[in-house]
Amino acid sequence: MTKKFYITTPIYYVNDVPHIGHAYTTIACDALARYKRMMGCNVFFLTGADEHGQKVENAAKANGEAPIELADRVVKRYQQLWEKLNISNNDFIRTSQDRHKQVVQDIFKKVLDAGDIYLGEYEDWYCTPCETFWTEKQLADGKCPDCNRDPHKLKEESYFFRMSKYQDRLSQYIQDNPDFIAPASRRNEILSFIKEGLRDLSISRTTFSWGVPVPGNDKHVVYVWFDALLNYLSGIGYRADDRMFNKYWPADVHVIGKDILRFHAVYWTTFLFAAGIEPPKRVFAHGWWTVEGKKMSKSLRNAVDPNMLVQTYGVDQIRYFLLREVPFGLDGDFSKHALIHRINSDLANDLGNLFSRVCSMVVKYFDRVIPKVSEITQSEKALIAKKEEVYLQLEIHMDALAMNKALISIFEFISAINKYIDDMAPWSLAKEPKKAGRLGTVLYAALDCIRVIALFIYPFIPESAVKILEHLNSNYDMSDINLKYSSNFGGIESGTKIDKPEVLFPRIEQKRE
Ligand code: ME8
Repeated sequence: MTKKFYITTPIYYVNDVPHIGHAYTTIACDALARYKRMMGCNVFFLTGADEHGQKVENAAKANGEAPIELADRVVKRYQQLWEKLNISNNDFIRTSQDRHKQVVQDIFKKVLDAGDIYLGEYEDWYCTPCETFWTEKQLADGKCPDCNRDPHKLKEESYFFRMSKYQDRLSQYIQDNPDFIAPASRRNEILSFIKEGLRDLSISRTTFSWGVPVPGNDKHVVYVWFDALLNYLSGIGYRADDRMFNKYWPADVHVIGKDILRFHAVYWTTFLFAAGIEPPKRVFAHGWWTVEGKKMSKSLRNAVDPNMLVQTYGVDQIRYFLLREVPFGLDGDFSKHALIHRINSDLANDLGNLFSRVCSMVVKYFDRVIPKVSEITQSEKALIAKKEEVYLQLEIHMDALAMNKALISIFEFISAINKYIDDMAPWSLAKEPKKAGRLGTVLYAALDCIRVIALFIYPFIPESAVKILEHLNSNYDMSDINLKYSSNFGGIESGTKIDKPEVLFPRIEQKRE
């Protein structure tokens, strides 16, 4: 039976301007989704936009627009960026869609009927930018402990979710399922948060109206986090399409930033407990990007626009840098210097040069015709063994969401091919006509390994990978390719013609600033 793989990004706040942080999570999910598809999985990759709440209502008011007009206008910033970054999501969910609102009301009612939601009064602090409730004690010198901005005091009638009831069950669940929260270093953080005591959670607001009305009491709108988290169910047809929902749920992984781990590991899991729905298999919280050593912030105006980066450096260059530079789970710093260094050393020098020099030798020594293999020697066998090893490493690393390690393994293979060429020295073989057979074998083996590199690296830099494959006359249907089968040695067709390729990854001059 085909395995399924359901992967999600957070749904981003619709009125924010997307920056490299948002791009990072989405690109990481895209690489995983593409890889899993190549491994024969039936993948569902969901992303979307979080559109309700006070922030959006306030922004719309300030603009003289209806909230939905604002959302319709600004959601395109994300949708267009995902297109530009070659994101292969299967769907894009918006919390303002009926298919989602229906699910929020259904689940709210289900939990209310089960007795885990009750009406009370909320009197405490609220941070609107984070959409988070805080107690006086939790504030840090009167500021929001997450974003350090000023919270405001709330006093309003509110529905509460009996989160406290699930405290023991949740910590037991986390301990019984060691893979549930990843990386492992984050588990303890969540366990100690739970240990401090889970309080019942306010899950409705009455002071604004841009949200999903509470069923049976439309003075209230559902709290944005209760609303937003449910996208993971509505996006795969909860209630609307049981077959689809049962096929994909539970999610294999929710990929998020560490900023919203508590909402996913604690709130989301307890909501699901209360609704009688299985929790996701895993929540992976990646690290935080700073820019040139500084936190990205509106006031510093230093948020890096991925559109500008793509225009300046190219889409695959950005995808590669983000996934290669930092181990997934750790924090990272974005600097132009580091980006240019990665592009020049890994993409231009190692991969780009390998591709260009092998193709050029076929053009020069075989008049563009891909040669035949005459006899496989120990050297080719060693290269094939290396390929097998990298294939297995990819499986391990991608299952652990260690995209940087997967890329390191692929580049080890690239180095091995480069070394093979240096050792075999085709330029010397070319000088001796009786070694033409050997020369053909060496160039064929190198070309075929480059084809496999393109397949291995496709999830990370799909556009360049396809360029390489097309140049080698290896035209696959990438939506229906099986990595195991296609990466066997011998896929390149001898006798077909290739040209000297264009430069895949132009070197970038490092300007002194
Ligand atoms: O929190 N470094 O949306 P959001 C790395 N709507 N990742 C970053 C980042 C940075 N500097 N900045 C943002 C929300 N991200 C809610 C989510 S989900 C049911 C609701 C990424 O627009 C990272 O994935 O604030 C983080 O978790 C997410 O953007 C927050 O996006």
